[in-house]
This record gives sequence, structure tokens and C-alpha cells, in this order.
Amino acid sequence: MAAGSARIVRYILFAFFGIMVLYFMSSSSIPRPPLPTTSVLKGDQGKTHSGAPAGDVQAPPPLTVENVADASNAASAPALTSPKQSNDGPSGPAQSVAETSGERMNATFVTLARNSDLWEIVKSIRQVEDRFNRKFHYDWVFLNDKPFDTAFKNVTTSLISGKTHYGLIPEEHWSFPEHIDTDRARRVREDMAQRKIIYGDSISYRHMCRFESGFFFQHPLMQQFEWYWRVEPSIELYCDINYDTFKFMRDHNKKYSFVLSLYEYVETIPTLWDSVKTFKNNHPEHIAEDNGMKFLSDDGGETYNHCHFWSNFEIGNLNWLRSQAYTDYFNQLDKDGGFFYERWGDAPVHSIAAGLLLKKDEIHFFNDIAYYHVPFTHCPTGEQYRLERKCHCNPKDNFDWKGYSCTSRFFDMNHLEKPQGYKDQQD
Ligand SMILES: Nc1nc2c(ncn2[C@@H]2O[C@H](COP(=O)(O)OP(=O)(O)OP(=O)(O)O)[C@@H](O)[C@H]2O)c(=O)[nH]1
Ligand SMILES: *[C@@H]1O[C@H](CO)[C@@H](O)[C@H](O)[C@H]1NC(C)=O
Ligand SMILES: *[C@@H]1O[C@H](CO)[C@@H](O)[C@H](O)[C@H]1NC(C)=O
Ligand SMILES: [Mg+2]
Repeated sequence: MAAGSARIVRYILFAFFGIMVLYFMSSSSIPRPPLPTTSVLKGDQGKTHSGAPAGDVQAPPPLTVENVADASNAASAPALTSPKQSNDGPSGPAQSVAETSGERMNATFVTLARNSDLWEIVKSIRQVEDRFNRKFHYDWVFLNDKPFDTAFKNVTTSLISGKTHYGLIPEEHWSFPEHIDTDRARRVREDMAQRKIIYGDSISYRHMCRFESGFFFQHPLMQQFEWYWRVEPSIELYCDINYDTFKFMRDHNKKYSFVLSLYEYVETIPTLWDSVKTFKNNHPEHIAEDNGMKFLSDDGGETYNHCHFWSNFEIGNLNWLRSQAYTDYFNQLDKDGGFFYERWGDAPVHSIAAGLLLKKDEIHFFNDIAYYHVPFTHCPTGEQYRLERKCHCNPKDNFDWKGYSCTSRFFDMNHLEKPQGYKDQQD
């Protein structure tokens, strides 16, 4: 009896303290951005965009009060009564008023997907929202070679805290260009099928790789943005990201970024480097000084070592991809036909461009974006680091320092110090 009532008293005291703590946190004098009230929206979207408080970019502090502010923002966001999705082409981006704290970047997520990818992409979206975007509310652009159906739009829109856009890819960005000999391309596919090269027999996979290499940034829905973050179905994000990664890119003069790197399957790109050499000869003016050639080649550019940044994750600058340099580069590759006569992937294509057209310090390794895309994991090295960011990845799965990863080369090229404990993860 007595023990029972003592327990009740303990519960009451505990609840009381809990409420007091919550009260003090939510009414603390630490400045918070105003709640979203007057975001300017073009069109009829019943959706506000609030720039969220961004942590210190260099060393994002553990979130405490900020979390609470964030939660209160979310709670006050209007219920989703009218659809905020738009099929409006380039004219209708939501321009939010600059917030007092936390400037909003001209940025979007972008996903290429089929309607059938819905139940895999929603898993990715859920993680991106939980770990990052619920604090920042960036837009999301979906692109598809077929029209998205309402099931796809309804579910994705309901999960995303920014505005969503759904675009159809123009035919000429998802088909054989005129100069391609389709018989030759077919024979290549048959041969690769026999040799069991992954996706070697697929036409659509080749259209996908060519589209991601040369066209996604040209889509009318993408023209309105300067920065993108690419998200694929079935990925995982394992740590909280408490600062604006787009702003980080801008503030540190980065144009391209990665979390995983590895060696490309040689059979898919036997003549890619020849094509790159043709481009270099024709356009020496585009090759950056102090570029990242050392990441790509062990003999000063004579041969390709097959290292590439894994492009299913990318945060990058769209204006760079739309530049004359990148355009001339892509056009040379497209002319040489390796997207169809071989099976060039957009990962080596983007990576070689980043390595040659950018200064090497314009490429960023996002150590704090813990990430999985089958079959590789990037899990930040260092326990303290992972605990501060509430990571849920198993450090044993980290691929960074394994033999098949190229990330070590990137560190060596940039004279970056490898994190403590990396040697224990080499195998
Ligand atoms: N609309 C459309 N999207 C596609 C098509 N094929 C692939 N995609 C998308 O393009 C991206 C890359 O395709 P994936 O199938 O993931 O290719 P991958 O990452 O090399 O291989 P996985 O290991 O299977 O993930 C994903 O975002 C897909 O949803 C297609 O035919 N149509
Ligand atoms: C999507 O939402 C619209 C508008 O609420 C509704 O008319 C439509 O039936 C929904 N589609 C599906 C497949 O749920
Ligand atoms: C965002 O960037 C794009 C591409 O540079 C530009 O056309 C657009 O005007 C920018 N929008 C804003 C609001 O700055
Ligand atoms: Mg994939």
C-alpha cells in the first residue's frame, strides 16, 4: 500500500518536472525564427515554407532547443487541405520570404523514378525528411519518362515538407539519338547479356544513365534551381543532419559532393577514357587548374583507374552542369555513342567531369551524411561523432577504408587527415 502511493507521488513529481522542463525550453529566450505566417506563394498552394534554424555550418551543435523550436514550427504548419503538388512547369516555384535567421537556398531534391518505384522511394523520402528536410522544407522534383499517376503523387506529396513537382521527360532526352546505329546497339546488348554484365541487356537502363549524365538538370522544372540533392529509391540516411548542406556547399565554394566512391566495372566503359581524351584535346580551355586528375588516374591522365563517386547520392551545383564546359564534355561523350555501344554509367561520367572541370577542392566528401544504397554503406568513423548525430548505422559496415573504395585516394589527393580509427576498418 505505502509503496504504491510512494510510487504515485514519484510519478507526479516526475511528470511535473517534465512539464516544467518542456515549458522552459519552449519559452527560452534563445532567438527562434518567426513562425511561418506570410510566406509568399505564387499560385494557390496552401503551403508555407519556413526557413529553419540552421546550425553552425562548420561544427553543427547537438540540437536541443532547436529541436523544440523545430517541433513547434511543424505543429503550426497548416494541415494539408489543398494539394501542394504542382505540374506547373518552370513558372511556379514557391519563393519564400527570406527568414530572419536561416537563409533559404535555391535548392531542390530530385528523383528520377517510375510509378512502380513508389513504395521504395517513399522509404527514402521518409528518411530524408526525418533526418534533414523536416527542418528545412526544401522542394522535391520528380522526373519520369511516363506521366506520374495520382497514387504516386498523393503519397509522395503527403510525406514531403516542401513543395513537390512532377515532370515528364521530353522524348529526345529518353530515346536513341539519330546518330546511333540501333542494330549495333542491339548486338552490344545481346553480347553483354551473354556475358552477364549487370543491366548489360537493358535499353531503359541506358536511357536512364544518359539522362542522368546529360539532361536532368536541363528539365524545365530544374531550371528554376541552382542546387540539387539526388535521391534514389531504397536508400537510407543514418545520422541527423542539423545544418543546411546546400548552404555549406555555397559557403565553402563546393560544386559537387559524394559519400561513397569505388571502382567502376571495366566492361561497361572500355572506351570512355578515349572519349574523355578527345574532349580534352578539343577543349583544353575547360580543364581546370589544380583539378582532381589524381583521383581518376595514376599516370597523369594516360589511363583511367576507374575510380568514381557513386552518383546515386549527389549534392551539386546545377549551373555547373549547365555550363559550357560540362555541355561540351557531355556532347563529346554522347557523340561517341558509349551510352549505347557500351553501357556508360552516369557515375563515372559525372565523376570524370568533376575531376577535370572543377578544382579539386570544389569537390566535397560529406562525411556526416551517413548513407546506404545497396550494397554499400557510409557510416562515419568515430564513436563520439556517431553518438552526437544519433546515427543508427553499424560502423562495421563502413565501406570508406576498404580496398574497393576510392575514398582513401580522395583524402590523399587533398591532403586530408583520415579519421581516427580508420585503420581498424580497412578489413
Ligand atoms: N522513370 C524511370 N526511372 C528509372 C528507370 N530506370 C531507373 N530509373 C530510376 O533511375 C535511378 C537509378 O536506377 P536504379 O535502378 O536504382 O539503378 P542502380 O542504382 O544502378 O541499380 P540498383 O542497384 O538496382 O539500385 C533510380 O532513381 C530509378 O528509380 C526507368 O526506366 N524509368
Ligand atoms: C489522389 O488524390 C486525389 C485528390 O484527393 C483523388 O481524387 C484521387 O482519387 C487520389 N488517387 C489515388 C490513387 O488515391
Ligand atoms: C535560382 O537559380 C536559378 C538558376 O540559376 C535562377 O534561374 C533563378 O532565378 C534562381 N531563383 C532565385 C529565387 O534566386
Ligand atoms: Mg539505385
